[in-house]
Amino acid sequence: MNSGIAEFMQRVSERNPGQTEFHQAVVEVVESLWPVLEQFPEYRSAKILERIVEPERQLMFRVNWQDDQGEIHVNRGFRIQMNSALGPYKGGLRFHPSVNISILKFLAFEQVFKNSLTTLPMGGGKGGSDFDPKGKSDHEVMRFCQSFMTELSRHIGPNTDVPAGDIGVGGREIGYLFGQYKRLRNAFEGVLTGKGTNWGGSLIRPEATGYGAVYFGQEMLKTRDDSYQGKIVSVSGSGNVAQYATEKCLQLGAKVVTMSDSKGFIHDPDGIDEEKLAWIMKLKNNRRGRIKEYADHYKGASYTETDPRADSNPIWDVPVQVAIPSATQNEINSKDGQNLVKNGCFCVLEGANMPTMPDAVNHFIDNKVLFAPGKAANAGGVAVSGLEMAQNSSRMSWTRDEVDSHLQRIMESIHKACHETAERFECSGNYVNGANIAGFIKVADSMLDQGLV
Ligand code: NDP
Ligand code: 2IT
Repeated sequence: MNSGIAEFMQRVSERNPGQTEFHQAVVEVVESLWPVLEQFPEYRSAKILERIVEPERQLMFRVNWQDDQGEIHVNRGFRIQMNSALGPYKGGLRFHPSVNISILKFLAFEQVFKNSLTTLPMGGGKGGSDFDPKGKSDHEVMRFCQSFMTELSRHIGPNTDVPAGDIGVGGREIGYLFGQYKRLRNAFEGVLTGKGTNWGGSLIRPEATGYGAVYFGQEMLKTRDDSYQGKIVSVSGSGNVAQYATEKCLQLGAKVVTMSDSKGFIHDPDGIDEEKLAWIMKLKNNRRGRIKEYADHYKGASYTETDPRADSNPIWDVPVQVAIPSATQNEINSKDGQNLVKNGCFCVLEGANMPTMPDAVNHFIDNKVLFAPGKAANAGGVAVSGLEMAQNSSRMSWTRDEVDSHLQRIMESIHKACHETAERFECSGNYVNGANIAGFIKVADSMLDQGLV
């Protein structure tokens, strides 16, 4: 790390003590941007870097709710409104016990660059709560969502800030959140995305993140005259992103052999076919069960519990050519990265946000792995959220095919932007630098245009 970057990161660390995930996300971007800042001094003199790491606004609030037994619980709610240079703040809400300011700031920071790459007019934000939806009844989730939205509704709006889903927030939660917003504001408007299709949602939004990641991989494979046909793929997670990444891989001729949840992973050497995937979707989306049950149901598959304290995760030791980490941040450490490469993996698509730790990213790049960072690879979700906003503004709904072809075109254009930007800055094939630089330039130029605000 050069001394300029070290000094900058020192200030970021001092101003944001203990926010390790946020520091991790910032240092990766700053390392990519350094050559750009040296080439374009106007960004330095306008202090764009210093401004872009500071949220425009961050909200933290109390969320009280009562469980089915009448007991009172107190959670924390957050919304980080990171950057509005390109449009209203836009980004998901995460409900998970691990949620804190550091995690949401890293996600909001990444969202700014990701949304810029989509080509759509969206700023970046993120929010959520340390509420754990696991094991809660529908009524408890509804009461929590209503309480959360009672405060959040003061700070959002279709032209101000438009939240969506993320870990622990899917169609059910968006429904309860939307209902409460509508009731409080007496306004039926496009304030959230990921809505039900009967009441303003877009077709393909549930599929968009997973499909988009696989489309991005298709573009990367094309640069080597290759395709998904016959490839063995490992997917982690078994939630929204993992399910639809798996579905698209199958449609394109690949064989997906793993999926996981926070307790362990299943390995099915015969492949998770469409019938098995439908079973997983029911297990996870309707029954909210554990992935372990798959190995009881399908005898050819094995289940391995994961130990969070172990020095590697055995899911990444399964020999595959393509890996699509789609659970959470920091799920591939240095050892996992080495195992993947050693076993022949040459393409890694980040379905999740920042699932790969920095040493593993470097190992992939050094070994010429086609490595797609989350900002680019998982941008399809927020891109279709942007299309949902466009449909809401025009009071129209587009067909599945229309939305899917927009999504494919957007993923192609993100790939092109990353690829060409990497070439322009003499780091050909480095999609991390390509995504960070291409995402940054548009935001930075817009900040310059809009003056010191
Ligand atoms: P879901 O809640 O639908 O699924 C999350 C999956 O990841 C579950 O299988 C869950 O297991 C697992 N998981 C969550 N936390 C952990 C953890 N700490 N350790 C191990 N496994 C974990 O979320 P999504 O599929 O929506 O999100 C997955 C990732 O994709 C996240 O990083 C999210 O930020 C990112 N993303 C999501 C987008 C979207 O549109 N939904 C868009 C772009 C990125 P369990 O059920 O046991 O908790
Ligand atoms: O990380 C992400 O891009 C999301 N969770 C989706 C955000 C959105 O607004 O659709």
